[in-house]
Amino acid sequence: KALYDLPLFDLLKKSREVHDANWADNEIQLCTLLSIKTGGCSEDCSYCAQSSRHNSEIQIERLMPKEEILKRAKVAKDSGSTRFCMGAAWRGPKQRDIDKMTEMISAVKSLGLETCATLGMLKPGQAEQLGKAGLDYYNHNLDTAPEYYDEIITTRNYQDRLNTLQEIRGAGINVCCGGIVGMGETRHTRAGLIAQLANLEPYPESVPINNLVQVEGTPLHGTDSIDPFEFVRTIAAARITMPKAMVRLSAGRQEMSEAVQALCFLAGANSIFYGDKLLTTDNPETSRDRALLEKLGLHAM
Ligand code: SAM
Ligand code: DTB
Ligand code: SF4
Repeated sequence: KALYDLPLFDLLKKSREVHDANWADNEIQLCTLLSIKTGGCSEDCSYCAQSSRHNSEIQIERLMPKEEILKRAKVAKDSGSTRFCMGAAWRGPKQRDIDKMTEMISAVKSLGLETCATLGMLKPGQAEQLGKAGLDYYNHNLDTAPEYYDEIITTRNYQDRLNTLQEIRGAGINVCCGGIVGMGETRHTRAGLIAQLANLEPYPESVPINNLVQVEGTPLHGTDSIDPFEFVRTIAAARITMPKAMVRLSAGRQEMSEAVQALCFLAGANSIFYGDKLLTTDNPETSRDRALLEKLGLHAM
């Protein structure tokens, strides 16, 4: 909280120092996301377009066949992405889903991409199977601070999230774990999220910071947006408290000016989702992102 309360430029000076001490100059990691199973989810996450309990107008899609996933992974690789993240709108995978996922993970990995998956809660033993198939990272977010959690999701609790993170760590898979801001939380809550992440032992290797993408029909549609400088502060706080983590400027870039994105990179973000789509919502076109990186003198890792 003390970090958040600093004058903006003092905070940026600190986060820049930490960044420079730990990362090569001007490098940005490009990750491509693919929704491999879309919508119809049993959970009630109030930000999410894919919950069957909300009235968003998304197209529900069954699990994508391996060939189609591979096609998309090749396109991602050819466009310069180094990590490919497969997302499924599940509360958690069933054994038959794990069996299919292990095949997909091995196939994507054999293209020479880092593999990541976000499939919901994991039961004991599931992470091992994914790890053996070649899964490099598993994404599972804390989303917000514990005290605000019940306002956002009621179908599972904070401890469930921590348990899944433990499963991932136990299987030797890298942890990708972050959260969302702009959900009507206070600065205290945002600081609480960063503190939770930074105090995981060890802290996550990847930390996605999402700015809520407001989707019509979801309970959080119409929430007051967060001030852009407050978002930049969140990136800086993540960088200072988790010096060696990849801090990803994640959802919300489509709605963000280039100037604010540049401030996020200055503050220590060194990763983005690259590709025209996130899961169900739009991300900047790759050509626009390439032009932005070029303008800023940044290059792909
Ligand atoms: N179903 C799995 C789960 O919840 O763990 C995996 C996919 S889920 C969509 C992955 C993450 O995306 C969520 O934890 C949340 O942080 C983020 N997310 C989902 N909808 C979002 C939105 N509208 N704006 C910003 N981030 C969002
Ligand atoms: C994460 O933290 N952000 C990504 C990824 N992990 C899976 C998802 C963002 C989703 C944005 C809303 C959508 O496209 O549905
Ligand atoms: Fe389901 Fe994940 Fe969306 Fe929650 S965030 S509703 S678990 S897809």
